[in-house]
Amino acid sequence: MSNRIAHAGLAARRRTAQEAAALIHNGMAVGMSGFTGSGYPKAVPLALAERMTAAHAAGEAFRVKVWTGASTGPELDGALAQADGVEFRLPYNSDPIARERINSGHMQYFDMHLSQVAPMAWQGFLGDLDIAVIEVTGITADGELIPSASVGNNKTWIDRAKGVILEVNRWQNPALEGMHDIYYGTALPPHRVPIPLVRADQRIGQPTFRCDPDKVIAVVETDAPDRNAPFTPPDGKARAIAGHLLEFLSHEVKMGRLPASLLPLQSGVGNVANAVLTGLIDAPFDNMVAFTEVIQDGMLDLLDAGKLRTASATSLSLSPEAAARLNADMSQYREKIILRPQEISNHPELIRRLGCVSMNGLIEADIYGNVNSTHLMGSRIQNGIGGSGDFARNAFLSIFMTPSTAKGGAISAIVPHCSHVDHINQDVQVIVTEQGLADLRGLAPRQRAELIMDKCAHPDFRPMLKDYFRRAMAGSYGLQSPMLPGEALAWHQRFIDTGTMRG
Ligand code: 0RQ
Repeated sequence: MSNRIAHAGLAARRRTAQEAAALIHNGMAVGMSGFTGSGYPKAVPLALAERMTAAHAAGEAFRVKVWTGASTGPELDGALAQADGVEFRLPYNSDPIARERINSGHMQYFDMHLSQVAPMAWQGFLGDLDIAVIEVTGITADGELIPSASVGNNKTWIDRAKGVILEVNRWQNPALEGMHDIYYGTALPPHRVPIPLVRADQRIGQPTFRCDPDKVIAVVETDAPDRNAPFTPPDGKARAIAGHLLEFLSHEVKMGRLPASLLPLQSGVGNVANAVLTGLIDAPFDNMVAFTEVIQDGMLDLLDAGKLRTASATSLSLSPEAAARLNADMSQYREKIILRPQEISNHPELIRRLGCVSMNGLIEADIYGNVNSTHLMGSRIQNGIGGSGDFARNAFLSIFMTPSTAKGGAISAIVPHCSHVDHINQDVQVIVTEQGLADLRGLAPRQRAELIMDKCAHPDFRPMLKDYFRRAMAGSYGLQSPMLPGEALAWHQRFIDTGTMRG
């Protein structure tokens, strides 16, 4: 018996990935573990994709609905999308093959706030969950499940599914045991009670998932790494954005609006977010905490430097180098990192109570500070809203960051009108580009426009924006948020027609 599977009854349910995948049928809803490339099942989805490809070759229908935590890896989203095996998916996706399937109209994608996935699954309108496929680090003697490198929606999938398939991944460090905090106190209205978490470093739950062993229909042993993407060192623009932001945070401390240790930090993923975290190493803030979704390399660096006391999240999303560093010293990191279900890591009640400083990327912002995080040219999905809405609406300080141009300078990230809005201007307090920082708090739309154009827009696009704004001031139907509807999306149409927004 594998020492990772200490429960005799569950050890007896060991199957091959192919045998387990054979339990999944056309039309089923399958809840998979996984969040930003970690803790996702790696063998059963691949075997399922093979069955789907064979079924399609034989002229049979075979597609499923896939519910996850957030993005997974090529063995899951990539393989199932390649096999054209997904009819519907939720939530956040960053897999390029799945993205292509969604944008070509072959896959329905319900892009939802990450904190709402579990409660909505409990409400029931998403339908029944037939099978959960969950990666775990191990199974205890009494059948409790030791979570893997992400928690995501696993608690909910295990509770809701009619049958559970477990992937016990030997690659995951057994010393992960004890890092997780699984809270079992959530309920639907009218039975909801306050979540008893008042500090980011607090534990309010238990280290394992409960799971009725009778529900487990297969246990598959694997030994496969997470999708640990290599780390790209911050480029000049990312460093400039980080510089503006750190100067702003220092100013807020000086003005007494933020404590010297700041407030719990939430940081999105990607190059710019990592540059900000890297910049915090040399910044004059100590004893910081993070209440965030994802722990990336920069967070680990801050923990190592002793600047960050605790990091609370739902997933580890590390480069291979950082994953090796974590694995080499897991028992030490286990004291400082807490992984929670995503309905807790992203809970509006907790984000508001703790007063998070939220820092996320954007696709485009308009001159009034509405933010598009998801769609290119209004219609093509990039990734999804992820947790950015959970945090932006409820944070103490809601910051969005981006280079001022995209696609080699052909696209302005500051536009007359967003082609899609994820975050309304009321949820966007600060916008930062490499050009500068616009502090929009307390400002009315026309005041915001002046500041965003002056501080954030690229100089090549600034005169075009000012020209639009001047004409909108003269010809707009109303002057609260001046707009020329016939022209507001002309920059996007020009890009679609000519490959550049430049006039
Ligand atoms: O595409 O690689 O094909 O060139 O979008 O852009 O500049 O590399 O920036 O990696 O930080 O991603 C908003 C997508 C930014 C991300 C977004 C193109 C650009 C490139 C990526 P290419 P960059 P980043 C916590 C919080 C939503 C979820 C979220 C995101 C690609 O931050 O998904 O915040 N956010 N979650 O070329 C056309 C524009 C563009 C553009 C960028 N204006 N027009 N293309 N791109 N701007 C994490 C979770 O929730 C899990």
